[in-house]
Amino acid sequence: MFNNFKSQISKIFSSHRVDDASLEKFEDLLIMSDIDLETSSFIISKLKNEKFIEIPSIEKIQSSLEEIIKNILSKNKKNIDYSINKSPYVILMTGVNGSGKTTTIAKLAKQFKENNKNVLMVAADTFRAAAVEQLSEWSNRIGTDIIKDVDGSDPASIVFKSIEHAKQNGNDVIIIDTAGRLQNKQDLMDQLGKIDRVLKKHDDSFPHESIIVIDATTGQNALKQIEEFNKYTSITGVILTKFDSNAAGGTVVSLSNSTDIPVLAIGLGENINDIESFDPDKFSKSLVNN
Ligand SMILES: Nc1nc2c(ncn2[C@@H]2O[C@H](COP(=O)(O)OP(=O)(O)O)[C@@H](O)[C@H]2O)c(=O)[nH]1
Ligand SMILES: [Mg+2]
Repeated sequence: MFNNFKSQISKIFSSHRVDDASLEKFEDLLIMSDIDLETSSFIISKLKNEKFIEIPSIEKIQSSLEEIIKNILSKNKKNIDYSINKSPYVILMTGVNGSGKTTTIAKLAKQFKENNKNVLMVAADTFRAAAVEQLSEWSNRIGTDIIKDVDGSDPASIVFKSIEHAKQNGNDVIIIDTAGRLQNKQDLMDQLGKIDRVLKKHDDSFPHESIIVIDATTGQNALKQIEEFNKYTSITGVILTKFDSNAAGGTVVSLSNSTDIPVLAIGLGENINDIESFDPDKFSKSLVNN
């Protein structure tokens, strides 16, 4: 995954001195790795406070860094509970077009299915016909129920129907796909708000999760995306996708430091099993030791 963090750290601290000059270079590395300014400064200040012996080994610097990052990543720790007993358990998926929503829905559905949950997918992305098609294909392949638009009805009414369907058919988990909303598409953002209100009208604990799917290669725009979507549905978790491509990794660190929203899982490819529950320990290790 990451940009040779390890060799760059070794280069920066080749004198083994954790001083202003090396820390300044190190801050540049953090920012280039998609960590925002505030979080970078925070990490630097933590590293400055470490009581290093005068000339610490690279390994010592690395392990301190690993610990600092792990602590940041552990702040909002939460994963998806695939064996949850709350029926129906309602998950609303949001995020900009191409971030990986539909693919991630399929991955989640598979995990729930493996835990003997009866899943209902809801094709409430009616903005593009191909989107409904794509979700249908996944639903066929995995073997889940699906509700889709038949008569040009709007996304909120499809969502409304899906709750009725789940109650009648005993679906345990409802996963709702929504249109790839660009922040400047006001009508689509308003629709998202309407979907959220329709769900709450059914039951004010709905949706149990509003998950935003973000392409990890997006970099620092991730924070902006969360802020924007959060205006229409209260975001409860993030799934970052495409960690198999050259995502710098720092986005996760920024998110964890700057928000209270947990990173639930990460996507590692286009296939159905390419998803992992987010593990702060493992992630900080791989970030620093890559
Ligand atoms: N490499 C990689 N590609 C992904 C991942 N998740 C999704 N994709 C691809 O990203 C593209 C957009 O995904 P899609 O689920 O249609 O995004 P949506 O528009 O948000 O629904 C597709 O080509 C997916 O196969 C991932 O974790 N890794
Ligand atoms: Mg989609």
